Parts: sequence; structure tokens; C-alpha cells
Amino acid sequence: MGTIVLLLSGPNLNLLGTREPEVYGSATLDDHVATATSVAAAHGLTVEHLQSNHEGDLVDAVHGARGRCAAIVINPGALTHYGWSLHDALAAYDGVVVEVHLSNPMTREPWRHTSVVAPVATGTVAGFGGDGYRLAIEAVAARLAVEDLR
Ligand code: CA2
Repeated sequence: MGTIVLLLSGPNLNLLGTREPEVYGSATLDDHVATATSVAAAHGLTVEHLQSNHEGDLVDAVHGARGRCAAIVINPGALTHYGWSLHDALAAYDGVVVEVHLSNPMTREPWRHTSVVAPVATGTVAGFGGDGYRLAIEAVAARLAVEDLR
């Protein structure tokens, strides 16, 4: 199986490509997963993807990644702004965590300006549309390569 990167997608991201293309682009979630998968493969990494509209499913997936996955790339959807159980699960995860957003929440409504995930992420990619998934995987690969050198 090799080195696994868990890609997590939060609530409503299954609707990508159907509404609000001016904010989130016209690509579907499957398109973003395909991008992440092919960029990861070029670095010898395997992507596992889960989308859920339920916070507990995402918490369970983070628990299941402990000791099994080298990194988590997560677009938590609106849970970004209030998902404290997701925050706590990620805090208990030892690998690399990259938070990714299609839009730049800091340029949007004030309630989107707080991320409860950012404090437990290695870093955040936001505002680059679908290219954010490529950038997030590149960041994971770079960080894992540095860790291998230690
Ligand atoms: O910019 C992002 O990637 C977000 O994580 C997307 C979330 C939003 O709550 C965050 O503030 C920023 C929302 C995803 C919902 O996507 C939809 C797509 C099409 C139709 C309806 C919702």
C-alpha cells in the first residue's frame, strides 16, 4: 500500500460543481480527488478519500488514520469554523495535517474568518480554487521528504 495520505471532505462538498461555481469553481469533488490522487502518485503516495456530511464520521476517520496514514489533507467545509470535535481528533493525530479551502474564507463573511482546524494543522492552503488540492499534496510530499531526512 505504501505511504497513505488521507483526504477528508466535509459537509456539502459532495455538491461541488452543482451550485455557486463563482465561489467554488465548476469542478466536482471527484475531479479534486482525481487531481490529489495523481499528484500524490507522482510522489509515490497513495490517497484514500472520505467525504461525509457528519462530523462524527470525520472524527472516526481521523482516529483510524493514527499510526496508519502519514498525512491528512482536509477540507472540513463549514466544520472549519465550529467543529471542535474535529479539532480535538486532529490534535491527537501525529502526522502532517494540511487544511485546504477552495475559496479564501478570510475574504468572506466574518463567521468564516475563524478556523478551529488551523491551530492543529501543519499549514493551510486557501483561495487557489481546485489548484489547492495539488498544492496541499505537494506540501505533504515536501514535508514527508524533509522528515525522511531527519
Ligand atoms: O472554500 C472552501 O473550500 C470551504 O471550506 C467550503 C465550505 C465553506 O463552508 C467554508 O467556509 C470554505 C462550504 C462547502 C460547500 O460547498 C458547496 C458547493 C456547492 C453547493 C453548495 C455548497
